[in-house]
Amino acid sequence: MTAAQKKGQQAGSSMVAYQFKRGQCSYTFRVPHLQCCSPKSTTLGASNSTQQEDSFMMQMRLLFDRQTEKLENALRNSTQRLEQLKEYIRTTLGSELQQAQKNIVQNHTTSILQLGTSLLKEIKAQTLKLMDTQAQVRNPMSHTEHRVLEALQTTDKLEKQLEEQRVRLKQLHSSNSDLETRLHTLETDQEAQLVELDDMRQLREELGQQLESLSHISQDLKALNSSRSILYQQQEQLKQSLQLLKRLIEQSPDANVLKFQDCEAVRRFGFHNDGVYTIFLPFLKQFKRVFCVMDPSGGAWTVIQHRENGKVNFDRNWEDYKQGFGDPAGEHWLGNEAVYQLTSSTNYSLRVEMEDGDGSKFYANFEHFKLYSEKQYYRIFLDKDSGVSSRNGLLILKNNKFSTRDADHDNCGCNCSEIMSGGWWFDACGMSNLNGIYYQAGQHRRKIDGIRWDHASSDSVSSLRTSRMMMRPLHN
Ligand SMILES: [Ca+2]
Repeated sequence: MTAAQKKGQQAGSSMVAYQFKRGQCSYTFRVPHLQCCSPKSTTLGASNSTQQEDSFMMQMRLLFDRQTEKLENALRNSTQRLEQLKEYIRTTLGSELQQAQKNIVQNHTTSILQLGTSLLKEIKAQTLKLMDTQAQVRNPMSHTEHRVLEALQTTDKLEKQLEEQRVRLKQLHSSNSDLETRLHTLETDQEAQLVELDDMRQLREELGQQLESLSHISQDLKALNSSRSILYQQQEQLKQSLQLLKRLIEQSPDANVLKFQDCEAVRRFGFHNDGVYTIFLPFLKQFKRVFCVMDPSGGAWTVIQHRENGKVNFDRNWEDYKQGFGDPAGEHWLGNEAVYQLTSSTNYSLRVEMEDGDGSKFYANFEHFKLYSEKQYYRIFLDKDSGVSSRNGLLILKNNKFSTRDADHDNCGCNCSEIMSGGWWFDACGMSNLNGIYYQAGQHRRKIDGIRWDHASSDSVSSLRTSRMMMRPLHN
């Protein structure tokens, strides 16, 4: 240790300052100046510094010793006082302290026990809760585990089924491939058949058109054949007529041979078809067109009256009925004078054909028929009747004179022609009048002025639909 000493001495002070330096620290000590030991001169030279330090150390030891002695005394006194205090405390406060310690310990123990009890209760409650929680958790867990097991079993089954389905699917796929191949083949065949069907349909349509054309051609051929047949028949008739004419001309140069007396003459000449022909009335020196009905059983009828549609008015005067009117091809009256001339030269029969408003046809025959001259008002003669010619034993058409509106020769005080219309052989006024007014179907009932032939009909005054009077020579 290096010690540096600085010695200072305050003028007139008894304290001496000592300063030491060790390392970076410096220490200063102030000690009182001891006269007994002090040197005679205060001025220290360099030659006596070691002596001064030794002196200082000695003084310091003395000082420490003194202080130590004082401190030891003070400590000893304090120790004694402490012992005394300790004894006092032990004697006076010891029991109280022990009691207090016991109380404190008991209190602490009680608190600790209470606290422990509380903790135990809390732990027990928490344990119960934990057990409940574990139980609650454990039950769902077990249920869940059961369900998981079932799910696993189901999954296994489903996997097996899935595998089976895969196998089946593969089989189906294989079958489907076969079916697709077959279907493709069938489609191809069907398309080919459809094409064939289309061709067949077109062929059928064309065939139908051809058949229709053939049908038309066949009909045309039939019509042509029919026309040819008719033409051929007409041609044959013309040939026959020409041959007859030629033969007649060769036999007689008189041209009067072509003047037919009636339809029977026409038929005998060689005409066998119904129709209008021309006859010659020698006494009247006139030709007259008549309608001829050729009877297949023999003979030919000359029509003297025909009603069928009401197109000709029959409400006419005496002269018209004398000369005749209408068209021989339709409704007409041949004429009283012509009939008188014909029946005067030859014996004739009369046939009356009729159809009532309900479509029922009937007829009346008179083997002998004749008209007298105009001077006798063209009185009619009938005999040997048959058919619907009488009713209740009375002739429907009697042998009466002919009457018209302007020539009343009937057996009634009235004018039957005015009442019943037309010209007829009225009685008073009788049960017949085929020259009455023509009534259309539906309007023909209860018509006293209609076309009447009072036979067995419930409606005695019902107008007829058609009527035809015709005559032919008796000997036929
Ligand atoms: Ca009269």
